[in-house]
Amino acid sequence: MAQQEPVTSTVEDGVAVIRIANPPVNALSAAVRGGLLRAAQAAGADPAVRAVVVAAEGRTFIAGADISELGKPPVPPSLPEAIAALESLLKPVVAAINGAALGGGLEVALGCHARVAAPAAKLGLPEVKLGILPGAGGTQRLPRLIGAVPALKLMVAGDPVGATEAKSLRIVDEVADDVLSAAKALALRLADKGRPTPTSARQDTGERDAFEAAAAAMLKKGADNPSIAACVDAVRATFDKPFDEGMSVERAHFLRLRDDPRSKALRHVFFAERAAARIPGLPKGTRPRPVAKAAVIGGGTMGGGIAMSFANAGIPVTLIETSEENLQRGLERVAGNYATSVKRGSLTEEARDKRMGLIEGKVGLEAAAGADVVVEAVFEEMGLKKEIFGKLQEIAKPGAVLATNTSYLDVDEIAASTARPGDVLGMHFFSPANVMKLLEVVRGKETSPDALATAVELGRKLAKVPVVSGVCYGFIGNRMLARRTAQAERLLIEGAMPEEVDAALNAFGFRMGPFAMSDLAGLDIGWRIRQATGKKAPVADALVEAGRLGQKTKRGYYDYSGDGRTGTPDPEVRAVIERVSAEQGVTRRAIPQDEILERLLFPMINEGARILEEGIAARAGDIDTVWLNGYGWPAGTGGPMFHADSIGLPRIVARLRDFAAASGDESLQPAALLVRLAEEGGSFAALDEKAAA
Ligand code: 3H9
Repeated sequence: MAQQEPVTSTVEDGVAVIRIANPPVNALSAAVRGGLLRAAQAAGADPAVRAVVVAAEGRTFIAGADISELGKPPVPPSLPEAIAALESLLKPVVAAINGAALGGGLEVALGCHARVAAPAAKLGLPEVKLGILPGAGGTQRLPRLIGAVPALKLMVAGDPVGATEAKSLRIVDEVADDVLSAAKALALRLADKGRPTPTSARQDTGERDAFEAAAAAMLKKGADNPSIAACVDAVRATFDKPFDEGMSVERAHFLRLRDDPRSKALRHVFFAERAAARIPGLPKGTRPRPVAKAAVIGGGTMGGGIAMSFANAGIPVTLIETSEENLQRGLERVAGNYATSVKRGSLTEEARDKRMGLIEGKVGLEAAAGADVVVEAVFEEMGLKKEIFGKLQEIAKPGAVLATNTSYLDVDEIAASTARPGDVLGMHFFSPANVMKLLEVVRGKETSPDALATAVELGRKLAKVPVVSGVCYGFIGNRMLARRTAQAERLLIEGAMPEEVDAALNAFGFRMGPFAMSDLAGLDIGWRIRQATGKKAPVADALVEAGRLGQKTKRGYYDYSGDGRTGTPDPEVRAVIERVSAEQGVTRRAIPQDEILERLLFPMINEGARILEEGIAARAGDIDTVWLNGYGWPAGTGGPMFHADSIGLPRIVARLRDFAAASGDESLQPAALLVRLAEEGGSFAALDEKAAA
């Protein structure tokens, strides 16, 4: 079958309608850019054409440049050229924005002489999220259309606005249900009146002082983000320079940022997140089960947060507790969280009432009977979980997905306590569950394909980033975290102080180091796990025994006696650490920051390689997605496995061997997969590409 042209043009009542059809999201591939340019030229030359409309097929208008092309040699025509061809037409050109107009998609619309948007359309310049800046005139045309300050705000935030807001910002001229008809009508009216002045020919972009003040605030807040500085510089050019010179400023920044490793990493993050939602090995035709109603067992912090996630997505949910008293406490916590959002202004009272209205509290497991998905979120105790799943087998309706929110326990053992193990899987949310994006979906050996597909699709509906993990202790994220935690403790014993270890990770881009994190979560959590597994961490254990549980006791690895949240180094902690070093016969030494960083990150990468070779994760990109969305890994370095590729696998292998030799800890020996890839000159990215092919 011949492939359909991605850009077609028909003349309807004197209007040339240029239609873009490049599924799934009408990205501006070379074929689309070429098609747009030719269609613009043809419309200009055709005497039967009085006006032009740029429209698109499908649910989006245009989702921007084709992100996968950004790393490849450019193919002409460039997007700025295609847009210039539209804007320079002497006939009016109107964009009919039926759905998302993002990045280059909005830039195409800005090159048109007027814009009509559907009520559900979203318009934005998300380039900063990809480590670049708008590169097809967005930094020059948007300020000329709506003023420099609102334009800069939009491109620095990177979040889209809805059609109504776009209208009030004057980005769009009309909002209409039938965008195509409205755009055609507007185009003909403009043809009667005479074509409007192209945006690029306008010069007034607002008050310079107001712009400089807004820019200074944004630069301060985003000091570590080179895209923001580039946006400011390019928008500033709209005050000083004519359009063409401003375009050159924009282009120079765009090319520099596009070729920077940071943008490469952020583009990897974009595709890795989307690939993670594809489950390998599902039989063809597997369909997710419908989910109209949910139940959450356990009204603690985790259960309450999970119930909020359902309500936030518009799914009615029953929160189940063992007693009226516990239930009330759980519901009050949920209400309190919503109240905080209302107070902060991030949620309207109306939305809050609607969400609270979707959460029903009930005592007793029987209340799970009507749910299509049941999420158990009780204590991490195997016996208790098995008892609950045993009862759910009778109570839950046939076909309901039965999920456990366990962070560590064996999902197969839990599944074995029911006669319907095919319905059982893990849905591991991260705290606070209503906020954190990551959802590890744990696939048991008996989990049925459609139950798995249901959990992944549900995850996306809950606005989470789902990643499938096999069964192992700690799944993908916590299993790797355990390696870092062990090294952090060892570094203390060998000579570092908590603030030095945390500083190394902060400098790398983590907002919190392991010890600040531990103080926030509570040292008792790790201590309880060590008690259950018979493991020891002499420094952490000594701190817990001294009653230092973290922020909640105002003392942990740091002292919080000031405002309760800001930790300062504590001589008592130093004394404990030095005592443990002495007890272990370790001569303390100064450990450089780069060594601390390698000691923390390389064993995690090594564990990631083991997770891959065991098939616990399907792709290296899945591991990156876990760490980016659940553990605060800095996006600009792409995640642990992408970072490993950037460093070079031979170096990681060599350093792991050094660490193993120095410590005698054989678990630090490099994984077989890591060694093989290093020897072959391979990479985790190439491994993923091979798996996808
Ligand atoms: C830019 O425009 C630069 C210019 O300023 C300058 C140029 C000179 N390219 O997200 P979904 C794929 S930079 C390539 O699951 P949704 C995506 O990978 C660009 N592919 O759907 C997925 O593929 P698969 C600025 C893209 O409904 C499929 O489409 N624009 C692109 O949840 C469905 O995607 C952006 O940053 C793309 N631009 O959300 C917008 N976009 O099925 C990026 C999507 O094989 N896109 N794909 O996994 C989005 O934000 C969302 O995709 C959108 C739809 C909201 C449009």
